[in-house]
Amino acid sequence: MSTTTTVTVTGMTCGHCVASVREEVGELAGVSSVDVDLASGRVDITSEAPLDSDDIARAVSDAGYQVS
Ligand SMILES: [Cu+2]
Repeated sequence: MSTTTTVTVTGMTCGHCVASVREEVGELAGVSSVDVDLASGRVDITSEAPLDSDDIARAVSDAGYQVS
């Protein structure tokens, strides 16, 4: 049973930004997929278990962006 967590990320401007967010968030334990919509900043994260929002925020921050 997987769960999807949606967050909005600000500061992404191009495909490189998208790739950075996808990579960092994808490294969180249990994450199986990360879908990023550049235009809206919407990030859908699929994982085996519910994710801690602080962990997501930290991963996004590590990539150089912010969860709004
Ligand atoms: Cu970019």
